Amino acid sequence: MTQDDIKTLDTPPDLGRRKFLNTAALVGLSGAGLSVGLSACNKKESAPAAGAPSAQGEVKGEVGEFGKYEVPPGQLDDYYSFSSGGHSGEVRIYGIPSGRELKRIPVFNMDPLVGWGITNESKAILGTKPNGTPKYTTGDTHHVHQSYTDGVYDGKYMFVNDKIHGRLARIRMDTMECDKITELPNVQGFHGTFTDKRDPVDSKINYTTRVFCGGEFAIPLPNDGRDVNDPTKYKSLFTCVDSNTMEPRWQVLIDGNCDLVASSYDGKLAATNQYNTEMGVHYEDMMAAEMDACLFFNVARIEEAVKAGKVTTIAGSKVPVVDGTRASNKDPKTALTCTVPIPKNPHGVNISPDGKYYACSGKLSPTASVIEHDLVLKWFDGELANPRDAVVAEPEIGLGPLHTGFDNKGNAYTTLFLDSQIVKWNVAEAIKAYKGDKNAKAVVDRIDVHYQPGHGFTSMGETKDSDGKYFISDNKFSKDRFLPVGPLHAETAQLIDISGDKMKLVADHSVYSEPHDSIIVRRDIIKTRQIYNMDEFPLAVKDPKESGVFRNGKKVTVKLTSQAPTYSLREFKLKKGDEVTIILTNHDKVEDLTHGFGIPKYDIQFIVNPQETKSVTFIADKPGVYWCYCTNFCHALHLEMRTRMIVEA
Ligand code: RUQ
Ligand code: CUA
Ligand code: CA
Repeated sequence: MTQDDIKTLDTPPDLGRRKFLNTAALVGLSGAGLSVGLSACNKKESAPAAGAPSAQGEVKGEVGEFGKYEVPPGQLDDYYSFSSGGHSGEVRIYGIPSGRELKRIPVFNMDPLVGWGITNESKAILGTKPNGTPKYTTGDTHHVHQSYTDGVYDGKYMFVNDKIHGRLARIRMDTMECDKITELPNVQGFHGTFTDKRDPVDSKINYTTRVFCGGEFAIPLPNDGRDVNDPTKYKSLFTCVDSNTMEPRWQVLIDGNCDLVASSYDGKLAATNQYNTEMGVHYEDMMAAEMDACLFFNVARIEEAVKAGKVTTIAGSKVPVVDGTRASNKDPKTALTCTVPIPKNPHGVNISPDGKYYACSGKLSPTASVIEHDLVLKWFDGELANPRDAVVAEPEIGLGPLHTGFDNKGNAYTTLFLDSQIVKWNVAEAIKAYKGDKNAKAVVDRIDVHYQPGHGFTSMGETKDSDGKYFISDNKFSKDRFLPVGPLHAETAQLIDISGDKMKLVADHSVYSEPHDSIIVRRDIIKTRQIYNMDEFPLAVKDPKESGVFRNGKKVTVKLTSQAPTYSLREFKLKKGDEVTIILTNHDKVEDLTHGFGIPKYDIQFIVNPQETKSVTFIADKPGVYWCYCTNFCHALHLEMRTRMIVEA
């Protein structure tokens, strides 16, 4: 059919009466028009009546009972939940209590939606191989914690570990994007991490300056082929990273392993639970001993030792390493580390919001050990002979205890992997019982979860502002809780109301595999930007008139801008073999008015948000016509938003 054939076709009667929108009218829809449309979306709509019949005409369950935990259409959640994504390598954001997934932040993974691992800017953060591709494309995120000012989240940064390649990433909270990644030297299996909650040394800087990182897998140091068959020589490192520069500041050589990490509220101690004090290389060896440990690090002494130059370095790294091994730290007065014995293969160490107690659970013991912060400090002062005496309670709470969250009333909530329960226990009662008070009763309540919980955490529970409202149980199996979706099921994050005496299960949220740990943060703490600032991008094409193809031999720079529904260049010409860098600045200023840029067959795809600039570099090795098109629905003429890349043979 030709254009002439189309013209001679009968026009359908009602279409004939309709006026076609002209280009000017459609272009007008993008800026002001769309912004009006968007702000209209913010208006609160009234909630549908609880208990309304479903489409089938029947009421499913007792909807009314759970109505107060529902977030009606158009209304906002009270909390954010920031969650790791396990072997997806990303971080996710949910609204709580609704459980709505709001965003996925690519960190250690590749993500064509935003172009993570594809754009030059993201590759610079990820690090590249000599051929320009990302150094690693997989990640394994486990633990997410935010920066603190004086014991409460300050909304500036979030930190997340990569267990598989031993990296720490920082995420800016205003854009919720990763801005730095650091690979820890000589660390394999970087598992637990925690930000310092207070920084007495650098009080000029108004946010946390230390991030503690626990190395889980002991390896020969350096791991260059030496001592591979002599496990007695394997060691682990506990690393402190500066949160401003994201450079490792110091490392502590230790026996055994690190697992989870906790930081104190006064900045004096960091802790890690150790399940492999046996230093076994096979799992049965790791379970041989009845007692393992919780290892405490004396931060001030470590930093003094580093200052005094009492350090070594490991080949391939300049990071100062101090000796925290047990043999070298027997004298409390000079010790850098303190080993508190804890029953069999503990997992998880968490500090109570009052800063007084650490709960460390014996995974293969039905107990949680309560360690008093001040007593560990006393040991370092030479005033407590036996570090085990820092344990002030050890209630029996159930089988397979893992992680503990706290409310604001002195209660602890521990996940029981084997019992598939959450157990609520009172710290003060546990201490009384340990002292011999027969009337004291530590365990207050239990609730079944579905099924096999890993991490559990309370709203604001990792801060002084713990509010005792919600607990989330991140469960490892969901089996029959959701529609089956093949052999791999969704995971369940179960929401529990902990505001009353009895815990109450109020929602099952499905989550994509596999969240490990999360934090629940009050929404007023988080202040995000609405649009980007063009001046922050050195490459920004600030005026559409600067657009064009700029050639320097075989190196070609293509500069263009986007403004709905057009790119500033209708086409651009390249020659086969050119090394091309495309720089795209989005000139739209309306919140959320994002454009994409996809180049077929060249495997390039990314987005530019309002006032943002991104770039990609590639070799124009395939001659022909390539329609670069907008991948992000932005306008009524979104499909027409294209530019032609012509590669001449
Ligand atoms: S671990 S289920 Cu990676 Cu946080 Cu304990
Ligand atoms: Cu721009 Cu779709
Ligand atoms: Ca063990």
